[in-house]
Amino acid sequence: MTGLRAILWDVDGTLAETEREGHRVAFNEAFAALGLPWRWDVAHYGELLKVAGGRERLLHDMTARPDAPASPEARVELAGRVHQRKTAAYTAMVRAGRIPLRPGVRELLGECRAAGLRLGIATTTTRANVEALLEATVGPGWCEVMVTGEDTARKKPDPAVYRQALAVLQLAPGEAIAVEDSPDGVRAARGAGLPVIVTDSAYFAGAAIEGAAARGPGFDNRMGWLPAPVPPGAGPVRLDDLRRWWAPASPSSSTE
Ligand code: XBP
Ligand code: MG
Repeated sequence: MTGLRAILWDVDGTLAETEREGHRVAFNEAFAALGLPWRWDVAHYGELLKVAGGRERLLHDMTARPDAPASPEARVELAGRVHQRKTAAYTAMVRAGRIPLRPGVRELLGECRAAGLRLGIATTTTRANVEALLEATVGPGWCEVMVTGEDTARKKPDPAVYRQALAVLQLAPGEAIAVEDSPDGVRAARGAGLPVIVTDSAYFAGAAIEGAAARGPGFDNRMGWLPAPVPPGAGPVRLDDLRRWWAPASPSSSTE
């Protein structure tokens, strides 16, 4: 039985809490910079997160705004300008150190690297955002493959980013595990055949999520995870916990 070979990480909400005080704030800064009276409060942005992709989210929001441009072409042009300005604001925020990794992530990445696991990223967000976050935190050296929202025709919940990452690594889905925070992210990973574990994030902690091999509050605390880690005990989630959560879901464990 080949063991767990790779871990594919989601970014927003999983590696770092980027949405509420990051992307949302950057969008509001872009609206102000472009003289738009729009502002996304925490609750409204949480609703908009049902739409994958910042540009797509913006275009969706415009459908409910009477002061949005009338023509689809004008809306696409405006969304492009806002999103470009937003990405500049967001990456500046990240480079200023305002978006730390979630507790326990840095240590777990280090343990996985030391154990020789192959590590990658599969995300909906813009590549510049990921590069800025890695450079401002753990550096890019650990990431063997990075598939972003710009690299595939369809974003999560479509499985494309995960399929592409597995293809680059030349691994079968059952040789890896995905780490996610959102229902759409889990759908994307499951759609690619990957077992997936969920770390509850600010926006999706209460969300109904199907098909996770395990789910818990974060990697800094083994308490509160289901299935309960074995052996029981407090402290950070370790690579062995991931292996145990992965094993039953991996094909080599299947009886058929
Ligand atoms: C989360 C997303 C992204 C971000 C905003 O991606 O859906 O759209 O919210 O980034 P993931 P952009 O959880 O898959 O990392 O504005 O660059 O899309
Ligand atoms: Mg996410």
